[in-house]
Amino acid sequence: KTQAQSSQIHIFRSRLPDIPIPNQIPLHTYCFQNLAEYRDRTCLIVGSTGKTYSFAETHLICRKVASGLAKLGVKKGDVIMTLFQNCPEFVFSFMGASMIGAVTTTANPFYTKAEIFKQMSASKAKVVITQSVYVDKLKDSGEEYPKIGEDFSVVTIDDPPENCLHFSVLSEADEEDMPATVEIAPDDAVALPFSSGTTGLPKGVVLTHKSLITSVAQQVDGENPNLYLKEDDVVLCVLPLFHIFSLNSVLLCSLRAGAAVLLMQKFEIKSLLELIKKHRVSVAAVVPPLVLALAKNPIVDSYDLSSIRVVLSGAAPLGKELEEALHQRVPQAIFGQGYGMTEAGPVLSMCPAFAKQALPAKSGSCGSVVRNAELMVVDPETGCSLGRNQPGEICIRGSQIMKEYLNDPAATARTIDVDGWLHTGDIGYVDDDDEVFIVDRVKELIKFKGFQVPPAELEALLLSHPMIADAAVVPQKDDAAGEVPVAFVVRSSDGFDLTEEAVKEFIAKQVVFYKKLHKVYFIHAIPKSASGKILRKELREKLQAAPPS
Ligand code: 4UW
Repeated sequence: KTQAQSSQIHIFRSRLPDIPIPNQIPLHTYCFQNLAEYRDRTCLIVGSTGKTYSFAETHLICRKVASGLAKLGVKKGDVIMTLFQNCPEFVFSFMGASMIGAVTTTANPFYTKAEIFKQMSASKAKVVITQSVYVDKLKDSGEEYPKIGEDFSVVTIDDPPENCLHFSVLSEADEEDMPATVEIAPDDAVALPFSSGTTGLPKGVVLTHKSLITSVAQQVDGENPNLYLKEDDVVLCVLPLFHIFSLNSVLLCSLRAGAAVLLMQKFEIKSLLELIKKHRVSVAAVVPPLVLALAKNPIVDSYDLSSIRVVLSGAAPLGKELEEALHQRVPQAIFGQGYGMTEAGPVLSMCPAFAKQALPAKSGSCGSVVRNAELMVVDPETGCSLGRNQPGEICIRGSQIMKEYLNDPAATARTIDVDGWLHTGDIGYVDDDDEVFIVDRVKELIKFKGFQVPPAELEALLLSHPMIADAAVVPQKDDAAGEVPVAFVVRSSDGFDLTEEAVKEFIAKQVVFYKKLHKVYFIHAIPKSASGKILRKELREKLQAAPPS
């Protein structure tokens, strides 16, 4: 893709002025830059046990882990994988790796063996830090796969199974032994989340020290931060840290701002409400299904939620009705959305009502483009840049966006054009008040409760079935999950007795829960363009009009 072919280019910018961003230093230095001011304040709270770590303790353990990782042989540029639910060790591992110039690839512990090994193989992780219950998923995956002890080491945060090490080899290492001379350049990778982007299979998204510092600074730095986090804030961290929303806007932003992070392993309404009350949570980062639970569940009424001053929703569209329903339960809170995409570093826009000097924001908007960045709306048909109130593909440019897809220059070139614009695959517009509204998605991606479901991955699995000749996977609207994946399947000549249940089961055993197919429609042919591309829009319209039986 090339620059918008238009005589006039409309560039949208934040209403907040640009700020100086110290993005020439390493991420860990930036996040802990103001440590002296809040050394003894609480940094991490473990929801399940109540254990807390001060900023000074957190910083020290990160340094120990850095030293321990180096002792295990992890060098600058090497990749480690985190494979667990939210826990303090996530923070220690991620920051510790950063300190020695290593890169963390964050994986979902609920992934199946096959899903984990795809990420392992692509990222070439040398160390996996996990919980003992997940170690079986790292074993015996066949000849072509990396092996524990030979290709990578496994560290567990609880009792280590055979051939695994305990986390204390990292957390009790001597921080003074840390390699003294790791030179980290702004353009070096620090995080490697996986995302399917606008098309195809999941790919490693190379986020550098510079991109993540820029993104965090765009949110919480400056005299009038766009997302104002105070030192006495307690920020809810129930969304998984392996996803970029929680990693960036919850963890990294809180570390930088000196706010406490309340870690929850998983979402369970009663314990969530208990913890909000007990720890006086003031900032809640949520996704629409969580808003739904909080808005609709009657038990919410019997809990004190008066501490919440900010509710930040993102990762999927939030309906106005839902937002209003929750607002009635927490009337004192400011509600707003952020709009992010892993490849965009991730934040493109943020609700301006979260700023220290708040600006008004409309319900349903995703806020305004972040500062120190440019946003453009492009007509997907003509490539022309569009003005206000005209929906088109949202593009973003700035130092926060990813450097590239790992080992995939072709996919990188399809996503970031020669002028540095990252094409999101989202359709939206900017209104007269500089607010961004997302109205549709042109990319394949399906979002189940904010989780990525890449259709190409499910289609490849379907095509590996001997009784399936062709297949396409598209989103179907769903009240609870936002969208669910459904498949259109063409049976092969000997597949006449292939049933919907059999197809569903075939997929279900190979994928994490949110990628399961909710419906299978058998058809005679998958509609395709002359170049062989699946006409997904046609299939989506088919579903909307009258779902085939
Ligand atoms: N409304 C409608 C939204 C919205 C949305 C995202 O899994 P990824 O790659 O990434 C994310 C990141 C979300 C995020 C990060 C940091 C942050 O502060 C924040 O604000 C609260 C959100 O989801 O999926 C990217 C795709 O998800 C959709 C959209 O299609 C985007 O390209 N999406 N946010 N508010 N849709």
